[in-house]
Amino acid sequence: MTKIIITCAVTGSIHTPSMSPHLPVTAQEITDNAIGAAEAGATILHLHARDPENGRPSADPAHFMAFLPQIKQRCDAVLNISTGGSATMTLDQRLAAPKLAEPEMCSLNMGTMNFALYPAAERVTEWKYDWEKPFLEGSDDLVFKNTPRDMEHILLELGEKRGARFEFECYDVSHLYMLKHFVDRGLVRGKLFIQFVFGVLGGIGPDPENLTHMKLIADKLFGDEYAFSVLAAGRHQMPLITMSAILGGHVRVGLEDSLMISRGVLARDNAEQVAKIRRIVEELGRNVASAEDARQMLDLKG
Ligand code: KMH
Ligand code: ZN
Repeated sequence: MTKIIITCAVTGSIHTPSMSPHLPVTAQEITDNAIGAAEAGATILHLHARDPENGRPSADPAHFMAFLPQIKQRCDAVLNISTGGSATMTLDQRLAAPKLAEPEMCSLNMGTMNFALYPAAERVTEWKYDWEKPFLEGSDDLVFKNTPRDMEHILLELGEKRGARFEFECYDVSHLYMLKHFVDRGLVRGKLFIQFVFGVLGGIGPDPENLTHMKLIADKLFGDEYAFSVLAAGRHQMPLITMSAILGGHVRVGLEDSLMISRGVLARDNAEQVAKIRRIVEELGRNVASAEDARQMLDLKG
C-alpha cells in the first residue's frame, strides 16, 4: 500500500490556552512542537500563528516569521500554511503570511459554512463561560466565508503565482463537487490532496459511514487523480483517522484538531499524537512517508 502521510496541525485557531496548558502559543512553543512532531514522524506541518501576548489566533506575518525560518532550518518537513486562519479574519488578513512566506503547501477551504465545535456534554459549562467569550465575541455562531471568488483568488495568488500546492479542506460532500468545478475550469491541476474534515458543527458529522461516502464520491469525481487524508475534531480524531489508514488514506493529527491523547487525558504536546498514530498505522502495515516521499507523491515544488 502507498506510504502514509502524517500531517500535524500544531495549534490552529479554535482552541484557547484556557483549555490546555500544552497548546503552543509563542513562537518558541510553536517551533518546539513542530520540530517534536517532525521528529516523531510528521511529514507535513500545518501551521497557524498566535499572538504570544494573549494566545489569540493571529494573521500578523511577523508572528509567522518568528517561527517559520526556525522550523525550516531545524527539520525537513513540508510546511503548509493555513489560508483559513480563523473565521473572524478577512480574506486579505488570512493571505498576508502565505503570500509573504510562499510555502510549498497551503490549506484551501472548499466552501462557506457555519463553524463551531460540538459542545461536549461535560464541557457545556466551559463552553459558555470559559470558551472564547473573552476572545471572540459570538464565536459559537460564526460563518466561515469561502465563496467561489475567494477560492479562485487563493488558487491564483498562491497556486498559479507562487507555486503552492493545496490541502483541500472538504467538510462535506458538496465541497468535493466545488473542487471538481475548479478542476473542470483548469484552475486546479495534477494530483489532489483532499482533507476530509469530520466533526465540525456545520460540516459533515463524524460517522464512519460518512467517510466511506466521501471516499465513494471522491473516487467517482477524481479517479486516480487524488489522495485523501482525514482529520476529525475532538474525540473522533483517532478512530476516524485510523479508519482512513485502513482504507488506504492519509491522516492528520495535532492540537488544532484535538487537545486530548485519550479519553480525559490532555496530550502533553503534538509529538505525542504523532507517535500514537504512527504506532497504529505501522501496526496496520503502513509505512510512514518522508517529506521527500510526500514531495514526489504530491508534486510539490520542494
Ligand atoms: N481547523 C480545521 C477544522 C485551515 O486552517 O484552513 C480545518 C483547517 C482549516 O485546518
Ligand atoms: Zn488549520
